[in-house]
Amino acid sequence: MANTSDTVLVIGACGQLGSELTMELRKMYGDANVVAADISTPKQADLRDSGPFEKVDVLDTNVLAELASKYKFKQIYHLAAVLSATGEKNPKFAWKLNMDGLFNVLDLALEQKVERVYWPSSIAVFGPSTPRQNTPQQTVMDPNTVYGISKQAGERWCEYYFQKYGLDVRSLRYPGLIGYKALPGGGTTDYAVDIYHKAIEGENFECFLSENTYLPMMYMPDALKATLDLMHAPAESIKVRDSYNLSAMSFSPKEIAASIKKHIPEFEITYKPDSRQKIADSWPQSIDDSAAQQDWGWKPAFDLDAMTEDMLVNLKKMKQEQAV
Ligand code: VAH
Repeated sequence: MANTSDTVLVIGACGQLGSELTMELRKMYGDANVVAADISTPKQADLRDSGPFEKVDVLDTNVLAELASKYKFKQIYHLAAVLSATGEKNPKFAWKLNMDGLFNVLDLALEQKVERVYWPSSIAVFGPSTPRQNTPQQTVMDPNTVYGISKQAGERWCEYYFQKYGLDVRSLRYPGLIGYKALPGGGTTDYAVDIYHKAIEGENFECFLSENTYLPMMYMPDALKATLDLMHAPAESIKVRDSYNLSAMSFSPKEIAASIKKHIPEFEITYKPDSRQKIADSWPQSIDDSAAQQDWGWKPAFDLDAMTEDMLVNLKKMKQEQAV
């Protein structure tokens, strides 16, 4: 369980996951104990006004060391990364940020005796030769994006730092994440967030993936629960030290559009696949997360229709609040 006197650092706190995870951590540990850090400044008022914020470039080891000696962190959540689609536009920078950023955090955690580190992996570690249905925890992995290659390498390094130095670093292979509070940043699954925004604006949606592109996806409340359940599980229950497969549902653009049409019958979708189609086609269509279920009791709460209902209710509420 959470030791509420811990100080916690969230790097990448302004991102789609980071902005919501920071708020959940502040509820658990107290606003003042959770430091939000990012290279950009927070847009969300609650994130900006509820606790400490530090402008941090994860490639700057001096700033990281100064922060660690100032706050004496017990936990670090390192979420900053260049995602799949953006990474293909600038491969060398994506590799540098994703890998050097991870090394800086792992080494800082060792030097500063940080008790627990969280680092997100992704289904992007799998590739064209990976079995696409019910993808196993251990299997062939031949990622063909820089993002996926960096996540595969990162998983190996996390396991190395655990086995060689005893660093308690934990990780999840997230599917596509969908939430209403923050926009995603440059991923191949971003369409599944954008579609809801278009629907509540009364607009039709042009999808950059083809209609039957099945991908593993997860609603943000489930992703937050999985992350915090993993980080609060007793160390001896964590049997996987590269990264746990994690799953909730799989759907295609055609199916998510049909789910939206149950609430907004006039909503229409068209398809115009772009370069992200090739990335999506290299990823699994469904994931076997039985290891996470057995080791620390993982169980998702949201399916597609439950997510759609919650997304539309909350996006409409946000739109009304912004209109005031
Ligand atoms: C991406 N949203 O699309 C991320 C994620 C499984 C996808 O890793 O790059």
